[in-house]
Amino acid sequence: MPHRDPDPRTLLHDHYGPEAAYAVAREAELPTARWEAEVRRGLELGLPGADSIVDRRIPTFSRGELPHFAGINTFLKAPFLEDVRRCGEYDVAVLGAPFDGGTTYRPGTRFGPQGIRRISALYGPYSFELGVDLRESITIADLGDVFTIPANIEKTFDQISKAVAHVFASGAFPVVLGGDHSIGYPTVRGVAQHLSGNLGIIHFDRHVDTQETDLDERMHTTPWFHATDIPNVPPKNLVQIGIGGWQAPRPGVKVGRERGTTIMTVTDCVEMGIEQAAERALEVAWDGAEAVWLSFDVDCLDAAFVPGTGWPEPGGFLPREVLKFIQLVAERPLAGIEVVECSPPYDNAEITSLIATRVICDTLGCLVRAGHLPRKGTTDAGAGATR
Ligand SMILES: [Mn+2]
Repeated sequence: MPHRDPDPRTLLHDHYGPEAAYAVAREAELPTARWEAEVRRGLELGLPGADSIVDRRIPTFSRGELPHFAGINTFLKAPFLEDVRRCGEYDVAVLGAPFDGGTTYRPGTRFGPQGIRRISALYGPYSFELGVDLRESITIADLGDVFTIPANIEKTFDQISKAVAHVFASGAFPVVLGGDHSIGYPTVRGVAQHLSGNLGIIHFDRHVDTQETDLDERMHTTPWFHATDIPNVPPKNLVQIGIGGWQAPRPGVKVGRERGTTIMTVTDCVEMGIEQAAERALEVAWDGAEAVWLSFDVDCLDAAFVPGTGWPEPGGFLPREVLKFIQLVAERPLAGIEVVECSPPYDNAEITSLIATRVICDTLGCLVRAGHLPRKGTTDAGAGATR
């Protein structure tokens, strides 16, 4: 759906700031057809509500967005797609990679997909500032989780690569719910095998994750060493944003220096301004690349905002900084996104899962706003089954 900038001056009084003016004016342009279809579907499949219910759009059985605390917990209440062979019928395919066998300190990210799905029920499909309604714009399916092998990193990597390759080749936009960051290697491997050109990586993290092995295995501190060994994933297209603190292992820093990756610290980004930092990150990742993968480790945020993660580190980004950064990155197309290192057993009040959800929703919203989703040539088939 091409987005037209409404002229708020013709619609609104002049007490609004520019962002609020855009948002309030834009909402009037968003369609409601798929919301109405969802209501009709709910009444048909969930039976009309009891006689005492005044709002006749309410069914007896909850079958859509409302109430937010009800229903089966898929991501954003997207339909669960049991037959993964059909994922190409959707614009976006969400898949969990519940694996924490690569963690070197706090475990628990095997519950990351569950935690993210659970709190995603809090969200509707509409973003005020972005002026986007995902339900009206794209179709999303939740494929459930990859069958990971808890005690075997390499078999798990093979499973994840096969799953991500399947989704990416289907044409659906992959959204991977981690899982610890060791999954960054197999996800990238799954995408890269379906590209003829190079794949760039935009990597948000406090940690470089570029050493060859850790504790004698390919742990969550190693994905980018192995990913940038893939012939069409050159290290010059790896940009690492938010790195810093007392947890960056020196062997990884050495590898990055020798291979020519690009590291941007929190201070570098904040002092040059998020807009300029995003521009530089995009330049590096897209330099000669055919596609770019977004790998988001929730620990790039200050430890205060992400208690539920494997290696929390103070001094990271504020949520509004990182969300602005993500929004600018998603002005350009992406091959897919993974959000990793969310560990619900260590979380408080679901705040870490909440930021993980928010990063995904903002990414999808900005891809829609920029016209990169829905995919070109996607028909309206499947509309109404969006959620
Ligand atoms: Mn990290």
